[in-house]
Amino acid sequence: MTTQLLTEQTVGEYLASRQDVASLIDASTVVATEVGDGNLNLVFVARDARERSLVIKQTLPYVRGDHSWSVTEDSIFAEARGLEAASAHTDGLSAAYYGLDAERRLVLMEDLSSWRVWRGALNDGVVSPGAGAAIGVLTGSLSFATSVLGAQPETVLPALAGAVNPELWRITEDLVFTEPYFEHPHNSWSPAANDLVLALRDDALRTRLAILKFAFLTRAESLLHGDLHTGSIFVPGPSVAGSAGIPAAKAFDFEFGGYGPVAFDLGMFFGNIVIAQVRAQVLGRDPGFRGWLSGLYAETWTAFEDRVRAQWGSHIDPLHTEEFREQWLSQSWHLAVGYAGAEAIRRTIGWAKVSDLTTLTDDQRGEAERQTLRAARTLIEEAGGVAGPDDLGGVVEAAQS
Ligand code: SR1
Ligand code: MG
Repeated sequence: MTTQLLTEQTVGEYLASRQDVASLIDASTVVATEVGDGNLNLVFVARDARERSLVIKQTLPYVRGDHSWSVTEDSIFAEARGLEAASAHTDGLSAAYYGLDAERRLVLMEDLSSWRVWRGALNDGVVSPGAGAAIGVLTGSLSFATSVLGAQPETVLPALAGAVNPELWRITEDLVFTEPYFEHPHNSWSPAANDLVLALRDDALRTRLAILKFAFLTRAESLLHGDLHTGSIFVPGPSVAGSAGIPAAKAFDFEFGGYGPVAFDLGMFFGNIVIAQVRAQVLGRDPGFRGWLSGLYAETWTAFEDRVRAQWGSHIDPLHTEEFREQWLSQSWHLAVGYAGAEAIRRTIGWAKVSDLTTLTDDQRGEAERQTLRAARTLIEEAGGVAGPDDLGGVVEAAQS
């Protein structure tokens, strides 16, 4: 099915047909701008004459950067599911959800134009206080509320079954876990990193990836964001930073969501902090910024653990002892370390590269790729030995020497 795509000219007319958002925006005065830079969607910011705004996100039937690559338009249902759950359970740590139009394959949500995509802020060396902790609270809240930790299996299992989308999941399976470890047209890298990339085509390492991928496919623990990199997170921009009552971060772009191990979301996030740390080192950013970056693993993980423990009083299953909780947290930590390595490698050499690396000069980029690949490989191979968040930062620092 191919839905009728909106244009900047038709957004106003479309909104006029949506009585449910009439209190949020005056469709008759709307001006729309398409601002999407992701892979699967059009993103329109619609603003009325009174400066009230909202965002419409509509699924494309192909990948924006490669129109010959057809993709399911049903990713919009993952987007809606994730936004709705995050809006309900995370106390404002996502863009607010305004509704789904299943037929037109679009969702309506809060406009966060006055916020800043975290990746851009990190690239500029900006410290965002509390943003790591916000991601820990987000993942801790969402995982508890949508899993059998905090909800009855009669609720969780049908939701899980309804969220299964093999076509969407396959994109993550291939891009994150498989393609970087084989010769594949999606891969590219700097000549300076050649030896390290070719060394990834190794069966022992592939076995480690198989274990991570198997867990991703089989541990349907809780509803995931599914693509929780720093380009899927907003932090307060200059005009809203310091405003009372606003959270330190808000997640968006839930279109790759589904049920999987909570460690996957945490690992995706950590993998992008690894790359941010490498960029900061290569650019010689000031020690304060670099110290804050390497502390993000602990800030995030501690907030995640604290959130899980704080909710334990309302756990569902009498078998879920505190000892079980601690074992699950420990397993999740080590799994997250492996996912961090996999994410850092795919963002360095595979499809969907990141501006942290692509905006460097050739020489800087070659060095950054080498550092990232060394650190990431260690994280995958030695995930079981990375005891805690400080050790993760230490692996990245060791790869820089
Ligand atoms: C075809 S979409 C490729 C990638 O874009 C997003 O950033 C996700 O990470 C996905 O893997
Ligand atoms: Mg995205």
